[in-house]
Amino acid sequence: MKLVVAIVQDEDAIKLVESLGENKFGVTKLATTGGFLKSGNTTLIIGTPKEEVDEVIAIIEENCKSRTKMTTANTGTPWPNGSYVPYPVEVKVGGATIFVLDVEQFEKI
Ligand code: 2BA
Repeated sequence: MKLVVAIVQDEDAIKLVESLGENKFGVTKLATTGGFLKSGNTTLIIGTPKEEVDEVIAIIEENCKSRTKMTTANTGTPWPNGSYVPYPVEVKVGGATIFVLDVEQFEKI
């Protein structure tokens, strides 16, 4: 048994959850926040037999695309009054960040 933890963009999450459900995968959806952009993303946890992990990853790949998002950074040197000027920075956010973990024990009670 494995636990697939997939961090995806909110825009892709609904379609992905539907698609996983249609393929009979159990999934839990968590509302999360990316540490860098500090904006919402979605984390899905999917418990699945080891042999089906590749299928889960293929479904994630089909439903998630990478996008460019804008964020702001501050100029390295402060203005004479001590303030920093924010300027827009383009960041490419991946289709999904996926971790596959071993499950020591699985019970449904
Ligand atoms: P965020 O932390 O909001 O990061 C969004 C995107 O910003 C990242 O896309 C990456 O392209 C960029 N980024 C992140 N940290 C950066 C830094 N220190 N300097 C410059 N650019 C940076 P992804 O790599 O596709 O990650 C998408 C989301 O997946 C992340 O949102 C975070 O929530 C999660 N994530 C990524 N790597 C992770 C990891 N090793 N552990 C846990 N969560 C991770």
